Amino acid sequence: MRSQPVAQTREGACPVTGAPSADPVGSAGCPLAIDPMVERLHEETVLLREAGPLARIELLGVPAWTITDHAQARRLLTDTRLVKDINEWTLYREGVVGDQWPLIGMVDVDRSMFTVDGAEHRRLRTKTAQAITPRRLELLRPVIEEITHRLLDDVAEQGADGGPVDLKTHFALPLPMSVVSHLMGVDPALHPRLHVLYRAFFSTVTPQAERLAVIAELDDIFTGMVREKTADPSDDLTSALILADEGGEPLTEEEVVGNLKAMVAAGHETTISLILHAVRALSDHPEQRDAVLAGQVSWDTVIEETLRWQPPSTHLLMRFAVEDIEVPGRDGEPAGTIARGEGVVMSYSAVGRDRNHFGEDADTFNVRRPTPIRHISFGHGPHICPGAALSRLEAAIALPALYERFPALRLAVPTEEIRNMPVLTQNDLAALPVLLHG
Ligand code: STR
Repeated sequence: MRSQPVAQTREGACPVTGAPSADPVGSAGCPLAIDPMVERLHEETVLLREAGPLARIELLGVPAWTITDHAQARRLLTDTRLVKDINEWTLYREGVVGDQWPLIGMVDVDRSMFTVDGAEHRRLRTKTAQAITPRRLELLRPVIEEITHRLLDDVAEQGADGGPVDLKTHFALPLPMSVVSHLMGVDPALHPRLHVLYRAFFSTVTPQAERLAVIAELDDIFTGMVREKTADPSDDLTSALILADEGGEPLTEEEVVGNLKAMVAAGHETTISLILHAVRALSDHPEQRDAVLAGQVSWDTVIEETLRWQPPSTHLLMRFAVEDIEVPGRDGEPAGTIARGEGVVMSYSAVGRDRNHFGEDADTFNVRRPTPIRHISFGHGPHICPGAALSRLEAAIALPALYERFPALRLAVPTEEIRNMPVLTQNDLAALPVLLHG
């Protein structure tokens, strides 16, 4: 069912200017404006894929390229001509993009492992990545289990009257924040404020003055925290980042703060979606849910298929071309050229539904895919998500525990009524009302 604006787009009205356009959507003449309200994410995904492996988009008034094919995404994510340094972006250098752009907080961030490449990137990333390998994470398992069961007690209490419970508020939202906070040493007393701040940070409808105040407050919180831990280190990862290794170059205060912010934001705003989308997908596909609950399909498969079909990170901002880069099309002919100084987004929501890679049923949630689900929803190459194993572990504990406690769990509203938050870059649901006892 296509509703109005998308239907107009398909008939050729330019979604940017609104004027009828002879140019195909996604071409230079008529970029596809990404919907900041995220009202029909996967109808947009279809348009993006139709526009080609390389498509022109507009992000709240700012032009960029997007990559929509799995093969091209993999290739470009290891191409050293695309870098993370925002100073390579012509629109930024020339002041066209600045503090008034609603997405500025996604790209103009403190120096950290998220913003640099090459040898400096290894310097900034290695210690963090090594602290959250699957092996090291086994130490966190009891902590995650404890948090999960405590939250499930709360969920049970909320639903004790048989009425609907919002699984986001009471489960999927607090869980990742509690876990990443434990890892990084963030004071739990800060959680309520951090939830308010990140909600405003990510939402495209936050007035820009408020967003800038939110960014400043987050900066104060995390800088204050790093200073306290510098004076009085403990055994969390933030303290480990502050302390120099033997013979190694210590990270600067800005770099520690940058890594800490990246870890908390990424640990928080992504795993929420993974958990919620898995529950929603299983609820919408009861036959698959029953197979999982009967032990015929593993929770790991559910997690990987959810990551492919509903990537938490829908559009990853941004990389910049330091040279012209020609991108081949699906027919082998050039699809277009990313010019030096232009910005590139990875549209994982489109990449995860690439039929050339995942087969003709790429649009379908199917935990029984014949081939292993080799998605790249955690990225690929040197910047591949360092928290992937943590996210997978959280989901692998949370989902079975949830269904063990409430095997008859189902959605409390028709699935069409479940809305995305107005968060352009993330696949974040506004709420997931469920009935615990069917
Ligand atoms: C939020 C703001 C900030 O201070 C630092 C970062 C860097 C890491 C970013 C994070 C951002 C936003 C969410 C991201 C995360 C890395 C992974 C996460 C993009 C910009 C994803 O959604 C994949």
